[in-house]
Amino acid sequence: MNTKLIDWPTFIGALILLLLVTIPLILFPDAGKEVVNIANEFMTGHFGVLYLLTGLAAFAFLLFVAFSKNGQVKLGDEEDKKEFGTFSWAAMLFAAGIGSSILYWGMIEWAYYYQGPPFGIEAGSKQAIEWASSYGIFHWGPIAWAIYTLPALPIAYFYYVRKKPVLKISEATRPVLGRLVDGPIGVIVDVLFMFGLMGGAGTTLALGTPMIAQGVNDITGIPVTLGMKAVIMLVCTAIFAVSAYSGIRRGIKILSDINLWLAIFILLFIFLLGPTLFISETTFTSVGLIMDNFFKMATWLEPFANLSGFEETRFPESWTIFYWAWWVVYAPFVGLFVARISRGRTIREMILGTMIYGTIGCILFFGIMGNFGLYLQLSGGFDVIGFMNENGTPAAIIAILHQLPLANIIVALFTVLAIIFLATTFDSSSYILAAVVQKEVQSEPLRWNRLFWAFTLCLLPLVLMFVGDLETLQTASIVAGFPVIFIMGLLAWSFMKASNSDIRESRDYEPPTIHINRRDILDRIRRRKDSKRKRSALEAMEDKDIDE
Ligand code: NM2
Repeated sequence: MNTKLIDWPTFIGALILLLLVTIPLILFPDAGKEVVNIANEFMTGHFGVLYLLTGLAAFAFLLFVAFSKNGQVKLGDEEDKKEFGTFSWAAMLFAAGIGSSILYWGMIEWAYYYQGPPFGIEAGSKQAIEWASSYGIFHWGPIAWAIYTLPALPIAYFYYVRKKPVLKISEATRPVLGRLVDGPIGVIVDVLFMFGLMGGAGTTLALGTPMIAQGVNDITGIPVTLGMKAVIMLVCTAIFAVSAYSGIRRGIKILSDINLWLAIFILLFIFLLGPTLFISETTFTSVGLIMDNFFKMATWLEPFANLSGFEETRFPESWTIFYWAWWVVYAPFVGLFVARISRGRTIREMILGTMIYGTIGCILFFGIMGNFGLYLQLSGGFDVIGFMNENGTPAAIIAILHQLPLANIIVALFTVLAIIFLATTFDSSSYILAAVVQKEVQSEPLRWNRLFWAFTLCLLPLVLMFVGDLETLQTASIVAGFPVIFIMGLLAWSFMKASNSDIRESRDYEPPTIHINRRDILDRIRRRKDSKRKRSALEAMEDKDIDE
């Protein structure tokens, strides 16, 4: 086992932080749950503005960069072609950044808004229905994708323009932090990033496992118990550990391809065999509603609720703030990945491509899956909400699928898709975690290191599931995301600093002018001719001497 390449301070720092948080939760589950809830309330209650501002600022910043001089810079050399065609580029970035949660929330998020709408609207009313089909798309829309793209800017810039491969997030903050990156501050930045990503993965696993368990129960009849969920977690871990172990070119790529085609198949199936017209019209209308209310949705925090006696909905805390935190914790990881696949594109193409294709992908999932459920509810075909309130969310998701033709096959495919979606997020997460704790990466991070992080990502949630419940873990992103917000600020600043100084330098650089003086040149030619003539005269004389 090669341990020389490991950056031990970062490796151990991340592990200690993780254990410091999880061991008390394991030893004192009830008190731990209480503390987590208090921490969440505190963060979302006091720093809601900060989370929402981060989203809006990332969005504005990226648009600014895309249309400024900095956006025209090409990632790579002048003659470099795009390394990946646009379709596979978009598919890969989607597979990396989106996991099984899109299946969970895409199917059912509307039902929560239907019952607990925003802006003080009455539950179940016509307006509540309109928001129900729109808010999910907003939470997975352009602001969310802007958060994802921001870290890709400095990373890609250093990678392709300054030709310094960046494997650590701390390295991408060097223009601002300077030599501090080489000391404890650099380690802290990387450890906080790793901790954030593990929090995000915790949220993903805590949502995905019960849904997959429900699917397995539906197919096999095995009752959903703690043990069964544990087996599912272990099987998923085994899949993504094998995938991470076999590396980017084989495991990760094969799973991503299967993922893409299976997702397209299921979406098409629901769209064509479900209420096609309702889905198209509702999705289209929702996009309009979001465009009309974009800034209202992006800034809504219900500040008057407690003072004026209006009932507090806690909608912003439970949804928008939670979501932005969740996207933030995954963002540096997605940035490393997006940067890696963007050679040959301009920064503008990378920004607009990620934001546009990412948003379109999410619109398709939410529009098709969510509006299918909404249609069942409104048409009276199936009382999704009644069923959900009685049997829980994962059961409601599977029950919605049962309303389709060939339901058993679709539920089976959906469950397989959820497993693969989970695996494709986790294999690349463990891959990146392994890369960050190495001093140097020779083509790929060490195998044992990749496996170590694959199991770490799963084992602690597994233990937490036994002692407490997965709900505590569902909100792990909120606390873990707080420090990452500041890292995001550093990353944006670093990019601007580096790229502006390069642009300034190239503007100030005047190519040295060569003054061509005709007389000098003529002189030089004459001198050369003279010396030639002298040389041949000398040679002629020498020849003569020899003859004589
Ligand atoms: N995001 C996109 O669980 C997952 O699907 C991973 C979740 C941040 C909401 C990403």
